[in-house]
Amino acid sequence: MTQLKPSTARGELNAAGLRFGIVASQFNNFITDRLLAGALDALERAGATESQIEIVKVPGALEIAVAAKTLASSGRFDALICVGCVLRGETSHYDYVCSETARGIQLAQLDSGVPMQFCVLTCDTLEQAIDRAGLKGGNKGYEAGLGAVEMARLMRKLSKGSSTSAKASAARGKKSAPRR
Ligand code: INI
Repeated sequence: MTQLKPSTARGELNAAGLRFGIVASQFNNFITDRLLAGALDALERAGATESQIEIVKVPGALEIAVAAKTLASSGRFDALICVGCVLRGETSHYDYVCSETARGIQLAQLDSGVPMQFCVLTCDTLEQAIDRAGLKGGNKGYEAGLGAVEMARLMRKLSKGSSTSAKASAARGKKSAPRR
């Protein structure tokens, strides 16, 4: 059994002082409204108030990434939650919308450094989406809300370079390896 206890950084579920943006697409809004409500519920439970949250609505999933990227570049947000629902149809349209939406959101968060929760359901049937939007097996929006708080908090720690505890830093200072 190892004796190593390296410093470990993790974001606490405490939304105090953090700012969140939610980009929600209106396509399949029967589902996305419920995901949005789940995300708000999670933010509220983590201690966020209305003034810490901005919601932006876009027509469909494909428009989420550009809005998220623009919000991220405003510098106003610690984390964003991207909410959408893509349902498989009879053509390959579904595949393009899914892959480009995921790619766009991932590029936006990597380019901006602002963490973005991918709360875009990609389902074969409406029933599968209903099951994931709080009516049966949990609510993916709620999970995304908690994920946004955790990542926002973590990014603040990482950007301050305080991911290591003071105790660990002090210990390293004492036992620093000799320079060659
Ligand atoms: N947008 C969605 O958010 N969900 C879907 O299921 C969907 N389908 O099936 O087509 C969808 N299409 C619209 C797309 O996101 C864009 O808004 C549209 O192509 C205009 O750019």
